[in-house]
Amino acid sequence: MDSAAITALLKKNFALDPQTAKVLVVGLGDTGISVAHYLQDLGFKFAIIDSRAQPPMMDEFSQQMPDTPVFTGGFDEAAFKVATHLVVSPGVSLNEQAIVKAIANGSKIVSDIDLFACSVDVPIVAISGSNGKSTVTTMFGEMAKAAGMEVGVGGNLGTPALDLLALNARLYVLELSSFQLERTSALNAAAATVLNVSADHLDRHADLAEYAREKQRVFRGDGVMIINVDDPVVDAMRDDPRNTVTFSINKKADFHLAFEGDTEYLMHNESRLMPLAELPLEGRHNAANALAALALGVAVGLDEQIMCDVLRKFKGLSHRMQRVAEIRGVTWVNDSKATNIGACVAALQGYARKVILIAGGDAKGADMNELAPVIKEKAKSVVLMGKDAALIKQALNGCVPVYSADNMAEAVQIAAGLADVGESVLLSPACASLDQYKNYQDRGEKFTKAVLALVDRTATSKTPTVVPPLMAAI
Ligand code: UMA
Ligand code: ADP
Repeated sequence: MDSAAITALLKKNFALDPQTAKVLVVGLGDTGISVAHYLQDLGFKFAIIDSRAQPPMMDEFSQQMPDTPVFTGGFDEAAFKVATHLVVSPGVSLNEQAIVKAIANGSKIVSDIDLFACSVDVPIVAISGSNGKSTVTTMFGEMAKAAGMEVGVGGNLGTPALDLLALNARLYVLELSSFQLERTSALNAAAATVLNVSADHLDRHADLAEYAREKQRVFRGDGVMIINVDDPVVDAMRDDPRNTVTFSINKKADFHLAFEGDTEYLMHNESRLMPLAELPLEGRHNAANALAALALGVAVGLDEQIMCDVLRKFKGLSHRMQRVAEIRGVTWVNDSKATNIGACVAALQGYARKVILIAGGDAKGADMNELAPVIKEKAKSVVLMGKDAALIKQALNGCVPVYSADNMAEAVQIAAGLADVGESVLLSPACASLDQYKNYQDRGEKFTKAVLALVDRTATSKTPTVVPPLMAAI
């Protein structure tokens, strides 16, 4: 779209006019920098504020935009007072006092996703949910590429939405978090989904109902709603008579699983798409992800067989149910991205035989009691670490043997001593990593390193299989 058309839409939707607006960009991270470039290109007056004294990107930003005022070391209310519009990064809570006051004084909230939505006139596919967003976003992006579409893939996945505009793509796929959605009002995706809702980010959202309402905002507008009918919270988001396509791994739906003879198939209504066994991903939840991606693809006109060919080759993302090694008959699986209970439950449910689970970290306010039943059913023993290890131990209430570790190397050592031939050790923490690690990737890498160190120690006894890394880490 050209600049005149974009500014006309910004004026109409947000009274955001380059002639009169004074925009404050809150957060000098990836989002804030993408917003700054966008506003500069359209000729807006703006400043940036960050509560950290020395945001890591400060020097680079000052070199790129030396004339932009930057405030650091706190949220100075004077800077907020003059702002007509705030573009608040997803990592910054809207409950920050300076922001609450500014809104009360008439400042308007606009998100980077709103700005993006006002800047493209091609279809947007939007993917939200507590778990599986990155997997489905990447899967769908690969499908669109294979179908010959010029596609831009980003959002919460990593590349800020506004940085995708330079691609001039014919289709955009955005992974959207609850933080991005809660401050977005202009999105009208051609097809959208909430994959599932389970407790997460309850340190930022008042309760599960509020968190679900923020996720539901992905369905704003009049596009096709892709609904997971296995999840009652998502199923309740239906908005008849909107165009709705359903998927399920447990019952009949528009996209579902069904046996014909001994073979289980991914199905679209009555037609077989491909045998489930040809999907190379671990865990039944990945069948749900595949069905969701297929439903999104059909909604925007992608060819079903091209999409199935992509699924057959899709090896998954690092740190999600990633087989790291098989050592002396024990399989080691890195699911470090399981930063909430829902992901850990899905991981455990995929196992027929009991596993040794390594879990713990920052529970982010979630109720760990929800883990107990599935751990009782699927775990032989649990090794706990991190800030909220005691919370989990209390929730398990002695239903399985529990061991404590101070760090990952120790956790892996303990697990190695507990696992018998034919069993799996699963790192699926059900918690965020930031209490002990830089991020979930760092946690997963430390796990992998500790596991591979076991290989060195056992090198003389039996040759272990080291599974090569899957897709590049994101
Ligand atoms: N900041 C403050 N005060 C605060 C909090 C943050 O000034 O109280 C500043 C920080 O100092 C920092 C800036 O805000 O300089 C960072 O902003 P941000 O946390 O929003 O991070 P971005 O770099 O803009 O990255 C964001 C998403 N981060 C979060 O939602 C926390 C990235 O998702 C996303 O990839 C990126 O935008 C592009 O869209 C990451 C994430 O962890 C991967 N998401 C969460 C998740 O997946 O669970 C929701
Ligand atoms: P997100 O981007 O929503 O965090 P990811 O694809 O990165 O999702 O996966 C995060 C975690 O959730 C991983 O532990 C993964 O194994 C698990 N997971 C993936 N898809 C699902 C699903 N449909 N239901 C439950 N857990 C899932």
